[in-house]
Amino acid sequence: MVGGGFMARTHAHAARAAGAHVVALTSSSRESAERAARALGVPETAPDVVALARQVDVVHVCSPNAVHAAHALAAIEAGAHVVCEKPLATSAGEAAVLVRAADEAGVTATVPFVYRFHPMVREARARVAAGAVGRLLTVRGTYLQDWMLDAGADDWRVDPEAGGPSRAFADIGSHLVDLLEFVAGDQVVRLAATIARAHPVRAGRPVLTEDAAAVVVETRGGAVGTLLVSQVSAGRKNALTVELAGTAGAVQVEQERPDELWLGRPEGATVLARDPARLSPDAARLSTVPAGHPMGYLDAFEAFARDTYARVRGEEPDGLPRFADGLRAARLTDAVLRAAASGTWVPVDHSEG
Ligand code: SOE
Repeated sequence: MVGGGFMARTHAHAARAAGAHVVALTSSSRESAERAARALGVPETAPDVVALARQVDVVHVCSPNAVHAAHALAAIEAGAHVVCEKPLATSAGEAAVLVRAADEAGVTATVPFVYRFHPMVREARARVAAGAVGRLLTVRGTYLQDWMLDAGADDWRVDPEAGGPSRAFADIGSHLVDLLEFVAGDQVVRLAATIARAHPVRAGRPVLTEDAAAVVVETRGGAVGTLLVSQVSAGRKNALTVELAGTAGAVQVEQERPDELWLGRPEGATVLARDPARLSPDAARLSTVPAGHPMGYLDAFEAFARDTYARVRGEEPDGLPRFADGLRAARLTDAVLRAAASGTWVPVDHSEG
């Protein structure tokens, strides 16, 4: 593990649940590494990422955003497989360097877009692929939280030096577009955007990054839609919703109701309950808890870790978010900032690597 915060704790839990031994941890200082190692029950600390990478099979990068790219690259160059938190990098250029480095080294390199691992998300994706929505007409995505609503709320992400030039979109908009494109099997090709800051100053320092972003999108397949991302929406804790509507019907997934799938039809909507016996194969594979027993975030994280390690062993699990998907999210974040700054439509870069 690189890092000792909430995400390192979540990764350590998921890694263990997926059968790994968490053997060593490094952090920004020796003291914080030792503290985190004790708290997470990790037996050893390492002085830096290179030393860490030499003693393990897989490095999980859970450090602040601005150092993700440097840490992931150091781990790859030392020969390790890498799981790197999102945003993979704070610029699309750096993310592209990582994709190339991982390819050249032949290592498994994944990004925890974990909401892909809710079984009902896989069910939605399978149904969309099988034609349940027909030709996609509209997409609607929202990702709303409220933990940055108070002017006193502060976090390292507010500082662009640690968090990068985008805050809300890089942090959670990246999940939103990944989930939307994953379920739709379609890609955003151009967008227009506007961003907002709730407070000009937080904890005595000027705020330069966005609390909210509103984005209008067009997809390659010809659908149009909107994305609303906010970390200042009172009462919303982790409200990630994606709705896809087409000529034959609609689907909606809601991450706070992960055991359900909303299906829209002109004659009325139905809500499908997660029941492994009635799901498509990929959804049933991830549905590791019996029907009626709620699954959630930690189950999705564990499934992500399990599939990452399966790929390390040479398998090819379907739907595993790789560094190329992290690059995709970085390009979309980049496009949102450029569109907001210019007030114009911006194409999303689709070039290879
Ligand atoms: C905070 O916004 C956060 O923890 C994100 O950083 C995670 O990626 C998201 O899964 C939940 O919210």
